Parts: sequence; C-alpha cells; structure tokens
Amino acid sequence: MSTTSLIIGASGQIGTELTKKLRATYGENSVIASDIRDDNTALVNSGPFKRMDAMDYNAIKDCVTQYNVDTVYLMAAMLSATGEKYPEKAWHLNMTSLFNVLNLAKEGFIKKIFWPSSIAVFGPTTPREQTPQYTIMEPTTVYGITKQVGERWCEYYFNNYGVDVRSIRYPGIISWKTLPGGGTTDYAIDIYHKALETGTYDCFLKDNTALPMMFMDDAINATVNLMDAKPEQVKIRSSYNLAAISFTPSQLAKSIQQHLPNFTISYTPDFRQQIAESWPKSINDAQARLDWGWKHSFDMQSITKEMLSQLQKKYQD
Ligand code: AKB
Repeated sequence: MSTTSLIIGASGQIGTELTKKLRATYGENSVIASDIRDDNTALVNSGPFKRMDAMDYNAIKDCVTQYNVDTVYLMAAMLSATGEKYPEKAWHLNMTSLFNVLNLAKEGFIKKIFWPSSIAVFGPTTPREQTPQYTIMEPTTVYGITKQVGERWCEYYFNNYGVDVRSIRYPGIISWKTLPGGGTTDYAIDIYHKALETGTYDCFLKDNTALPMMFMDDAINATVNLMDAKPEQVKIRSSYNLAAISFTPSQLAKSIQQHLPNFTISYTPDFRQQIAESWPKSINDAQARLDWGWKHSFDMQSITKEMLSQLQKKYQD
C-alpha cells in the first residue's frame, strides 16, 4: 500500500535526514517536508515543501487533505537547553504541536504518527545506569516534562481512540549534515567542528559526564523500522527506550586525538551540566530489541571516523 508522509520540522537536525531517507525509499512526491523556516534549500528543492507552523492546526489539516497524507512525523520541538530559557514557549510548542497531530488522527484525517520522545523524560531520582524501560520519571527540565506528559497522552490516545502513534526516547544524536539546536548533548557535535576548525574545544560539560548517544544513521534506521513494524509488534505506545553507546567528553576527546593528535580540550561547565547530571548515563533498551528487532551499528570509534572524514570534506568545499 502506498503511503504519503508529512514531516513537520523537516529542516531540523533529525528531520532533514529523515526526509532524505524517506524520499529515497518511497519517492520524493510521497514525502511532504514542512517547517516554519524555508531556508534549507536542499530540502525545499528535493520534493514538495510547505512552510508551516507546527502550532497551526488548520494549516496542518489543509496540508494533510491537500496531499492525502496518511502518516505524520512530528519532529518540531524546543530542546532541553533552549527550553530552560523560554519555558512557556517550550511548553506551548511541544504540547500544542503534539495535540494537533493526535487530534488529526483521532478525527480520522491521518492513520499513523511518529513522535520523538527523549532520555530527558528521566530525572535525578531515576536509576542512572542501564535505566529500565519502566522506572521512576521525575524530569526537571521543561523539555523533559513536555516529553513525559506527551508520552502519557500518546498512550492515552492509543488506548482510548485507537490512534496508531509510535515513539522512541532518543539519546543524544550525532550527525554531520545539519547542526542541532539548543540541546544538552550538542557538545558531541560541536567538538568535531571545533577540532577541525581550531584544533581545540571548550566543553560546556565536565570531563566525566557520561550520556547515552547514537549516530544519526542508527537513529534514522530505528525510526523507519519502528514505523514499518506490524502494529502487534509495537507493544509500547508511550515511548521505547533506545540505546547505542555512552561516553564522556574526555573519552570522546581521546577518540578524536587518535586522528588529530594535537587536538586539545578544556572544560567550562555551564547550566547544561545540571541538566546532563539529571539524565541517565546508560539506557536499557531490551524491549525495543525484542519487540521490533532494534540493533545499532555505530560505536564511538566508527562515529569519530565518519564525523571527521565527512566534516573534513564539507570544510574543503
Ligand atoms: C537534548 O539534548 O535536549 C536532546 C535530547 C537528548 O533529547 N538532544
């Protein structure tokens, strides 16, 4: 059966690569990209694009009916660090956009939703090592609160209205194509850019702050595999724990020094340190592996190799 997908927030870090992957798999006209910004020319020129605000229910509904969309990927959100600067804006954007798509599904306009959650749903009272799927969740950031509440609403819409909504708790995602914006895990991308540009990096987290991370290709595969899974395989309708690797800034710096021996790192922790310390160090994702066959491919060494070689090419152009 052919599907038409709408990606909301397609110009962002994950949205850009998800759009590219879905267009390559299903055909460019089957994937409508949308964002409040229309300055991502590669995306705008590679298939249908609609400039749209994720908080505008009528605009999304018009787009869904115009293009016969049956699947929506809601990738627009304000992340953890920016969310602390604009708490009310983060709450409104993250919750209104979610209700918009959940209600479109409830009202029968769309059939399937992907909505990303995050390791930010966990908090300082959560066990930090091998954090289980089901555990104490007392998030302390606005972003984490919106993701935790969002998970509850996803499960509620599935149980009460039969909405086919699927979700993953993404860890920090490392990529070279599009920069992330406003996250606590962003250092793990900035570090590669600075290593190549200046040979030194001042990290906003302490050297020994371990966080769960994943390469973009793995994150995209997980997303596509979860969306392709048969409904009966998707046993969790709040959000799945998902893991690949965990490392600290100093471990990452050492992996970069294997390629760039003169690279140096310093540490000036800021408000993001407290956010990072409230999140898990590692995640137990046994349920995702069991239910729909999740498995990651990239470890820290292969991520560093790929990041440096891709960014080197980018900087040469
Ligand atoms: C952030 O740092 O806010 C995000 C996330 C872990 O969801 N990358």
